[in-house]
Amino acid sequence: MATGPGTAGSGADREDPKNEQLEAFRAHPAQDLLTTDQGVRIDDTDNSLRVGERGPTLLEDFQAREKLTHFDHERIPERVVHARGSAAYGYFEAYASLADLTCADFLSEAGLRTPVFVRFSTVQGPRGSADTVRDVRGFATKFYTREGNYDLVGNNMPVFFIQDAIKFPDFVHAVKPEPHNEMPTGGTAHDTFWDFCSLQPESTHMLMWAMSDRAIPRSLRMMQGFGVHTFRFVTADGRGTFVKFHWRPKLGVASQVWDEAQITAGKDPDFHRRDLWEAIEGGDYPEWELGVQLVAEQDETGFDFDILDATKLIPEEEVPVRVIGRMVLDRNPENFFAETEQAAFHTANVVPGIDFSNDPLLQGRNFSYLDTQLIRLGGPNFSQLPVNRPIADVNHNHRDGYGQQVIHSGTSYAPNSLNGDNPHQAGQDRQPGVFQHYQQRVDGDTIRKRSGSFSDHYSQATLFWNSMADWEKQHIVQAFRFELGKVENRAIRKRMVDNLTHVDHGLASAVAAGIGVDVPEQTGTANHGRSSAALSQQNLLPGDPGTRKVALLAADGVDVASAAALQSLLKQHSVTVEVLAAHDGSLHDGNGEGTLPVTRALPTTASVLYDAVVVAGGAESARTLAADPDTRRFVEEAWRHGKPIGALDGGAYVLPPYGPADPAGLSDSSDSRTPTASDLQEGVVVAAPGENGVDDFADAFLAALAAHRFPDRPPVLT
Ligand code: HDE
Repeated sequence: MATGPGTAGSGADREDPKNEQLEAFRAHPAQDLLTTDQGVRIDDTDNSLRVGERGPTLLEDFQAREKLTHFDHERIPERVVHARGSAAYGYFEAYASLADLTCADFLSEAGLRTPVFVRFSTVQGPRGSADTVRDVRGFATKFYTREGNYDLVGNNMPVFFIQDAIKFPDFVHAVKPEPHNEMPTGGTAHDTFWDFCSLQPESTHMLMWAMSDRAIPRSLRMMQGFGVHTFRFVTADGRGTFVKFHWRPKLGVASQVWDEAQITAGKDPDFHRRDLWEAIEGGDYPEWELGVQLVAEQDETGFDFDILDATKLIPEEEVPVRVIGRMVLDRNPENFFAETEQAAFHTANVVPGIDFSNDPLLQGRNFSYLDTQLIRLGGPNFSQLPVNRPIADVNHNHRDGYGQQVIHSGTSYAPNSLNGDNPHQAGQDRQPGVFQHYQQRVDGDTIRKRSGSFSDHYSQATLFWNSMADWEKQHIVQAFRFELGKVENRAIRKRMVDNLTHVDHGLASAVAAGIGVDVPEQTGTANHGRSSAALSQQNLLPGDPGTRKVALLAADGVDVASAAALQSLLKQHSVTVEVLAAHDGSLHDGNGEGTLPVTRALPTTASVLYDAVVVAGGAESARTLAADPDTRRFVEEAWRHGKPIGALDGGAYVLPPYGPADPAGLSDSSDSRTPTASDLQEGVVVAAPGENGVDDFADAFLAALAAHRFPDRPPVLT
């Protein structure tokens, strides 16, 4: 087993056939002399071969030529969409046999574990763009099953912008940066995107998701995932059932707020990547449950929408989600390029027991993913790259091509007599472990036409809007105002507002008021009033603060005992407390009773990188902090972003509602300043003086952390 940077701890030690396979390809740091690609030992890689010390370099210098040539070819094209991504390995574990629904081997047995590789991504931005942009997130899972690779290439939202794959190039050309000036990077707040969407009402439902907080996740570990399309489960005897896939994060669904996301993009553009990496390195393995919505073949047309239309979801009130297994990510890749960048997902990578529906978006994707890898990975042999290799045996007659890694012998055609007609075909009779397409009867005229059953573009957008909590609605309005407010062309703004009147007149009016568009007339489409509780993030919070990160602000004179006690109490709930101070090193206790190690110096970090902030106890520390503009900004920013805010004894002085501008007003005995519970605003927790102070504080603070945000707290400090 490899060790060193990039190799996670215990997760790497479990039994894992994919990891064993990868080991054969790993090159560990050499403890030997430097060589050329040809294995020739080199004396000097710092100086090129030249004529005299100050003379020209010689073409004969094969070492310099090789080194530079390799370097010149180190880049491959980035993905045309989903270029920025982060990935991890892990396993999927089935809860029970699903043999009555599908013959898929990896779903055939309770407890059966299948290795997986999951890549999360943003869609619009290039490889180097920031993580916390407003965007859809990709959620692509490769299951290395015993019957071959199965890829579930999904997103963190259950619907899509368009209904037919032939529109994808138009959509992507519109969403990508503007063609003349390559702006903006990573976001959709520009004319071409809104021009397209305002003319393409089928995008409206997805726009509601994209303008909601789902598009600015707190963490990749706190997002749902969806297969989006309707797929099919198929049993050993060929019976089909329509299926929609759902990933549900154990940590609940949580988001940043927009101001926070924008600041994070500058403070730490790798915020999500780092969060995923560090969680896995630290043993906080992210986990999701896999759920399915099942629809019998005969019920295909029994909904008031078409289940083949990817701009629609199946409300969970109509078809509940059945949980069938869980996925744990417990190992970081070792080499970003080799694994995360070269991973090739494909919707048509299915295994026996899983098949497609006629969703025209899915049908097109089944062409596009293989096609794109041919240019991105330079030829047809990319499935031989270590990350893409199945753990199942591979036997075929494909030969040659760029980068062929296999020395095949014998015949490469069928039928043959020279190799006993091997590899031989399984034949048409159903046999276990052999892929057979679902047999469906198809009959119709050749026609280039959208089905009438795809024509309702607004009902589910309204359903989504109606299902939001008030604060979610506010965020959606603000997002539309932000995005459309950046659109230069006023006609596009107006057209988009007109579209929104079909979703909800109040929504359209609120957006219009912010972007200089006349509030529209009430149109014919009245709000149907239906809602679905499963769509609101308000109902998807974890109820468990595990893996959250708390900033403990402190200065010399800190009460070390209470700070250390808090760190250890929260650690028991997998909550990390980092001590931040104006300088690195350690802080002295006000009572001369020890020191508190500083985790990070304040200038190297930022409020947006934490889930909550606590001001440490100790009068001298509080006095220093209250006078420090960086500390005040830190706390105020957390306040504005609705985060839990706490203070240990004496620290309350620094909290915005209590701290006077003049720190000299603080008496040495801070007790008299401790606010009572009724003074406190939502999400503000202050330790009472006394022995149980820290314990009680920890309990109340953990509850506040589990609530994630306090959107009803006044955003402006008073
Ligand atoms: Fe993709 N998509 N897509 N997509 N997609 C790609 O494949 C495409 C769609 C999704 O981490 C590309 O390897 C078409 C829906 C993810 O490597 C490309 C259509 C959903 C990823 C492509 C769609 C997705 C991709 C670019 C319309 C959610 C990243 C590079 C029919 C269910 C996978 C690549 C990874 C990547 C085509 C629509 C998810 C060009 C034609 C709907 C997560 O082939």
